[in-house]
Amino acid sequence: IRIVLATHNQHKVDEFQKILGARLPELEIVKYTGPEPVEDGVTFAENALIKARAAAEFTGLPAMADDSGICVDVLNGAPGIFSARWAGHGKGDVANRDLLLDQVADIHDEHRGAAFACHIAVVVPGVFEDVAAGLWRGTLARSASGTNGFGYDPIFVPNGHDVSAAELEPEQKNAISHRALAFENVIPLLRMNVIP
Ligand code: ITT
Repeated sequence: IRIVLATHNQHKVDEFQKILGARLPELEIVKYTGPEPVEDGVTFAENALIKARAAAEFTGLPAMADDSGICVDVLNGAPGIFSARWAGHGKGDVANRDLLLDQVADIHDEHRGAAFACHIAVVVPGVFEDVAAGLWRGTLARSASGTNGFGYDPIFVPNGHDVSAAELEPEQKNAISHRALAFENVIPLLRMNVIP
């Protein structure tokens, strides 16, 4: 069965195809290319639903969308839903993480806790919608290291590890990340509501 994935982020498409595609071979995950909705929700879940609803309405097919980001304890959860444009629209991943490192430069090691959050919305037009979530806890590094992954991976040290998420092998990250956890929670939703 075909399901459209509403995202512009090729890294997300790769992780969806690798992880979810392997677990649910019945699904054919196709990238959504239609008009973009305004992402004006105030939570990850709302923004994921806005993106998935737009794709489902435009295509008439079941749709999924991922809204994710990094939440820093000492910043009361920021950047949160603003993670993709923390340093300003279109400034990019390096500017975003440099700004974040600056903002916590004076924070001692024991107060550098953070979490990656991933919310995945599933919408079957006119029939069903729900959101699955996953959270991955860790701490903010002092500087960027590693070249795997994307976004904030080079400055996020997952709990239980002493290297950044960008120094993990992709398979390691894909086994334990916020997105991996959200996939665990979204699989039953897909099995019950999307896969015939
Ligand atoms: P779409 O909205 O088109 O899906 P986006 O990249 O703009 O793509 P978000 O609004 O959900 O997506 O922003 C997510 C940001 O959070 C993204 O730009 C990354 O910087 C960060 N992020 C999300 N997942 C991540 C991960 O697994 N590793 C590192 N950074 C991540």
